Amino acid sequence: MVLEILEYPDKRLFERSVEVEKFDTQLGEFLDNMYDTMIAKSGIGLAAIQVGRPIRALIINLVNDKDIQDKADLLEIINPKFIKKDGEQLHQEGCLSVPGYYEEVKRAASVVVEYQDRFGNRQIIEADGLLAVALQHENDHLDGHLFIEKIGFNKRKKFDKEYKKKPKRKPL
Ligand code: QAP
Ligand code: CO
Repeated sequence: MVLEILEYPDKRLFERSVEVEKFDTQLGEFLDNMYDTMIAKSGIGLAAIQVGRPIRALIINLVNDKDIQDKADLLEIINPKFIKKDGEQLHQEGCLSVPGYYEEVKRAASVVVEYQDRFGNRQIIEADGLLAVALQHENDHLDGHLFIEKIGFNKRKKFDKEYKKKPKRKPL
């Protein structure tokens, strides 16, 4: 089922999400709906709060070396904890909650993240490059942060000015 995506400046996007405690079939169904929504909107990552549920859950599905977004590569990350961050990288980012806007953001170059899967089992992932960017971008959503808070002051002013001009779309 495809869910509706909250868009900036919805205030719910700025609230901290709570830890997941129950790893039941309902959580699994919700994660499946997040996946359907991310694919329907041509995304590569999505946090639960972006579809209005303030829980610490995110999904990431990057394309592989054959340029295919393979569901076998889907990461479902619950209650992530960053245990290591190293270096710096600049990468162009976008966000389904800020449609049509892209800008360079400075992030850690490599990360190590401990998390739980949909069954509550503890997992660990080490990432660099685009996956490290995606993990940091999606984790920021869990803490109520958007990538536009990490762009420079002048770019942010320009964003605020231009984004206000955008006509608000109503879901059909
Ligand atoms: C987060 O972003 C991310 O503006 C996921 O019109 C960002 O999936 C991960 C999207 C940077 C890694 C690097 C954005 C789709 C999708 C738009 C997305 C749009 C349509 C963004
Ligand atoms: Co985002």
